[in-house]
Amino acid sequence: MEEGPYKCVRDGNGTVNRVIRMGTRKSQLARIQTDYVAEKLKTLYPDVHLEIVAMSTIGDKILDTALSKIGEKSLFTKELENALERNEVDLVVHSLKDLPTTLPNGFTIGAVLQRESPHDAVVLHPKNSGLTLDTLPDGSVIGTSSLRRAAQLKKRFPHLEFKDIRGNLNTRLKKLDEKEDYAAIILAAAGLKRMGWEARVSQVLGPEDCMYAVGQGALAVEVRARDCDILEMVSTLHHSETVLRCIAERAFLRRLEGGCSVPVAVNTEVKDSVLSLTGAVYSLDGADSLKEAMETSVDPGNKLVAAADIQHVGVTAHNVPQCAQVAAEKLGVDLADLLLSKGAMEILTTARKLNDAR
Ligand code: DPM
Repeated sequence: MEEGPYKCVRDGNGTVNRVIRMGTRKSQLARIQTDYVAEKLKTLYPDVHLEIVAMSTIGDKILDTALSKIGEKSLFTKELENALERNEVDLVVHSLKDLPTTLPNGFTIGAVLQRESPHDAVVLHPKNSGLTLDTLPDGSVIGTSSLRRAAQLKKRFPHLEFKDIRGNLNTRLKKLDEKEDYAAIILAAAGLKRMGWEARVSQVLGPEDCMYAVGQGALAVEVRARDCDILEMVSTLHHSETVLRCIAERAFLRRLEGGCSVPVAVNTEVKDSVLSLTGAVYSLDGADSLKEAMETSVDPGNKLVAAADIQHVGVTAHNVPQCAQVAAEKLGVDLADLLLSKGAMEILTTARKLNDAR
């Protein structure tokens, strides 16, 4: 029996309950993230029945190639979107940073949850316990496949060497601990925390060492754009401040035509209704870079108006002031334009070419 967008089931007492199917990747982190959102939804909507559907994606299958080399932008998201499209699932939980800044037609980000720490963290090989990136011996090998991390850290810590490391978090930790290939690896603090591995974090990198990726640390719920019921349901999960920061970050990245395969980094903050965005682009070795900062008012009283019902860099958030969303998006675009006027495209084009030739 089908009623509206929901599959319905009778619970034996004649009550019709909704079944919401949540799509997820099979990795442990993806499962933890999906379970976390499921718990939130259960608390808010006790009558809703949630089912979790796990699938493996191209990104999970290709474990030996650097992410930045595969070239498929929607690596982790395509199969899940296909399932959404076919109505096999009703929503999908992602790490926002894995979602392209332009979503395929028909999809939208219906919720952006409160951000965890967006920063990157150092996980040391146990034999290096007590050391930092500064004090690791000359020539120590650091594992990361992120061009963004490598570019910033090469410049900042020239005594270190950087090598690709791939696989899900479990695989990477294993590669670090069970061999002597890496002195340390760099991972997002948020993922480590969700996995319960906070104790392995020896150093959290502040913006002076390594700015973070667009959307890092925030969870996003992707839904069918036309599915008003589900959109309304998940919209209660939105965290306004995170929404505004991430709209600015995503608008910045989109304007630069950057994906997960270019060295682009950001830092955002909201304080007293002022949203500030620092953004940077880097050459692969970090020697060339451009970094600028701008801010805007996101006070709901400001006078920027926008049509309702509009997506901002893929995000639908009716319950966050539109004028603030417009201001946040404009901030990202303006900052990107400033960097472009100073030569950002040359830096990124060269980085892309060199990375493709690696
Ligand atoms: C993207 C990047 C990485 C992931 C590139 C970047 C890291 C790749 C690597 C776009 N997606 O950050 O510059 O280290 O080789 C990813 C992780 C999380 C989401 C893991 C991580 C968890 C944190 C979060 C992979 N995607 O970055 O350590 O929810 O933000």
